[in-house]
Amino acid sequence: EDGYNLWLRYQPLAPPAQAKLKGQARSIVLTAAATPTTRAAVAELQRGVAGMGGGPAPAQATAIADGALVLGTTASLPALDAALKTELSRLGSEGYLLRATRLQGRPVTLIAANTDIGLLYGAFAWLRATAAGTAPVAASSPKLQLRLLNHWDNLDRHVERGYAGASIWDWWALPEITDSRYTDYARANASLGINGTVLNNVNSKPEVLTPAYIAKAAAVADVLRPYGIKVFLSARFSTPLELKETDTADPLSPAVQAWWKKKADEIYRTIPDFGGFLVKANSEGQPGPQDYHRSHADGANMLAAALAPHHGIVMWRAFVYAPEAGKETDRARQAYEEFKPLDGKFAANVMVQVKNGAIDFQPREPFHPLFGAMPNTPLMMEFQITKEYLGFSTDIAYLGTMFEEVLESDTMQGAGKGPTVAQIIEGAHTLGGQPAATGMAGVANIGVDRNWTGHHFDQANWYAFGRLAWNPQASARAIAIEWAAQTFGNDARVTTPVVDMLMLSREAVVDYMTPLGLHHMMGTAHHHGPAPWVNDLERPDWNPVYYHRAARDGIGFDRTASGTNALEQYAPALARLYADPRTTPEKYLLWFHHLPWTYAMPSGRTLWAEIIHHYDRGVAAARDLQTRWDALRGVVDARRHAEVAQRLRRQVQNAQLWRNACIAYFQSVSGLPLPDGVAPPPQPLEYYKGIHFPYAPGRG
Ligand code: BDP
Repeated sequence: EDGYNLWLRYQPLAPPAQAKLKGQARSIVLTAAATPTTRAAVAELQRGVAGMGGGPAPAQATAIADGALVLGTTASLPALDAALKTELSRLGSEGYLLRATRLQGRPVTLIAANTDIGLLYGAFAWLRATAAGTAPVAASSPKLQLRLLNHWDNLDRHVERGYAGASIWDWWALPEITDSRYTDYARANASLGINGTVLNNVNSKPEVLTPAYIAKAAAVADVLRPYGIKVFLSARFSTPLELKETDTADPLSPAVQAWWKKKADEIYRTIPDFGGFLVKANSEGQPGPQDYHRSHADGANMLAAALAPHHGIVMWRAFVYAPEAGKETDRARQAYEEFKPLDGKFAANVMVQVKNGAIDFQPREPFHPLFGAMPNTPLMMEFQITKEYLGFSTDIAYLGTMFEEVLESDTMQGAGKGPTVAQIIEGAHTLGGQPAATGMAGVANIGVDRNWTGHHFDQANWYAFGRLAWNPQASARAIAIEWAAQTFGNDARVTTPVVDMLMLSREAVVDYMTPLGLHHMMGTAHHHGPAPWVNDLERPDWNPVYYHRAARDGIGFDRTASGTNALEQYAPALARLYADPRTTPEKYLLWFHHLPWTYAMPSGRTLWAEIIHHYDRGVAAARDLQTRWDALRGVVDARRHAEVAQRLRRQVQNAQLWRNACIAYFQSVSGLPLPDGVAPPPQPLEYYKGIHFPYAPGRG
C-alpha cells in the first residue's frame, strides 16, 4: 500500500457489510443518457462495489430489477414519486439524493440528481458512506458555488511551497501527452465536490497566456471536464506589456482592454468552459493596476469585462501589503485599508479572494477582518492546504480543525450573534438584493510523490478542504472520521486512534511553534524551523522580531488603541471584547496585546511560565502522536506505517528544536530564570542561531 489510491481505496469490507453491499448493488442501471460524466459515475460504482464487496463488479443493466443501484435524473425517471421530485427540485445543479426506495415495484437503491454531475457526486457520496459504514446522507447540495484548488505550480514544475515533489502538470509534455494521474486527480477531487482548479502559481508568468500554453491547459481541461472540474489560470497583470503586444498594462488604456478581450476570446475558443483568472496584483513585487495609479477595482473590472461575455470570473486576491520598504505600519491592517474603500466597486463577475487571516497562513490567526466588512462584494475564502508554516510534509497537522476554527468564528457584525465567517462566505450578506457569488479556494498540497501529498496524513488536509468547501459548516471531527475509515479501513482499532491523532495535531504544532497568538517566527524565505531572533531583513514586516516584539518589558504585538489599533477593523462588539487582555481568547492573546512577562495568566502562571508551558506541551503532544502511532504497528499496513513512523521521529525533533530555540531566545530577551522544573535548552542560543536549512524545499 503506497497511498496512491488516497481515500478511494475501496478495500474489502467485513463480511456482514459485504453481504449488505452486494444486496444493494446487484446491478447498475443508468437511466440517464450515457455521457462521459455518467460513464465515470458507473465506472466508479463498479470499481467501488467490486473492491469493497470483494467480488466481480456488478454488471450494467437496462431493466430495473430487485437490488439494482439506479442512477437517474428527474427527466430520465418519469415515474419518480412526487415527493422525491419536489425534493430534487430543491437540490440545484450539483446536488443529489440517495434513497432506498421502490421503482417499478422493485426495491432499489436510488441515486438521483438534476444533472450528470449531480449523479457523479451522488455516486461518490454513496461509496463514501459504504466505505465508512455510515448511513448515506439523504440529500445534499453544495453551499458554495466555487470550490477550487489553487496550484502554486510553476511552468518548470517547481511547486512554490510544495513539499510533495514536482508539479503534477507536465507542461513540457502537454498537450500531446496527458498523464493518467490527471484522471485520478479528477476522481479524487470530484469525490469531494471540488469543481475548479487554478493550474499555475499566483506568481504567474506571461507565457501561460500564449497560444502554446493555452493549448496545454485545454488538454488538461479535456481530462478534467467529465468530472465537473473547470480549469482556471493565474494571470500576470502585465502580460500584454511583457509579451510586447502593448506598450503599457494600464487597465484604462483602450489598447490594453482590447488585448485582454481578444485574449479571452482566444482562450474560450480553445477551452469553451474556461473558468477565469486568479490574480495576485501589487503584492510582493507582482505588477498591478497601482503601477499606473489605478485601483484594484480598476484592474479587476478590466479583466472582468473581457471575461464577462463568456461567463468567466476574476478572483482578485486581497493578499497585499504596502509596497514601500522600510515604512513602519502594521501589516495586519493593510489589506483592509486597501480593499474596504472599494466595497461595491467591483464588477459582478469579480470575487475578492481573502486569506483566512490578515498576516499569512500562520499556524493560528484570528479571522481576517475583511470578512463581514465588505457587504457589497462577494468574498471568497483562501485557505492554504500545503503546510508552508506548519511543518511542511514532515509534521502531522490536521488542518480540518484550523479551517473549522476560522469558519465558525463569530464576526459579531450583526446586532446579536453572528454571522460567522462561514455564513459570510455562504453569502449571508446580499448585494443590493442579488444573491452573492460564493466560493472557497485551497492552495494545493499535491505533487508527483506516489502518495500525492508527501505525508500520508496530509491527504486528510486535501480531503477536509474539499468537504468544507462543499459545506463550510461541517464538523472537522466528522470529516476526520470519514477520512480515516476510507483511508485506513473501517476498523475502530485504527480509526479511533487515527482520529484522535488528527484532532490533537494542529494544536500541538501551534504549541511548539507559535503559542498564545505569537506568529511569523519561521526561518527566512523557506519558512521552516525557528528563527525568532531574525531582525535584519530589508522590510521591517519580514522580520520575526517585528511580530513578537519581545523586549525586556514584555512580549506581544499591541494591536489595541494604544498600539496600531488593527482591532478597530473588526466589528465594534468584537473589538471591545479583544481590547482587554482579560476578555481576549488566550489563543490570540499576544496577537493583540503586548504584556509584561510577569502578567498573571488565568492558569496562575506568569506569562513567561505559560509560554514555556505551551512549548513543553507541544513537545509532549508530538511524542504522544508518536506513541499512538507506534501502537498501530501491525494493525496498519507495514509500508504506510513505517513511512509515517519515520516522519513522526522528525516531527518530535522539530518540536524539540522549536521549543529549545524559542525558550533560549526569549530567555535572552526577558532575562528571567526558567521556572522550577523546566528543563533548560541543552544548547546555548548561539547554537540554535547557527542552524541553517539550505536548500529547503518549496521556496518562492
Ligand atoms: C506567502 C508565500 C509566498 C506566496 C504568498 C502569496 O510565502 O510564497 O507567494 O504567500 O500568497 O505565504 O501570494
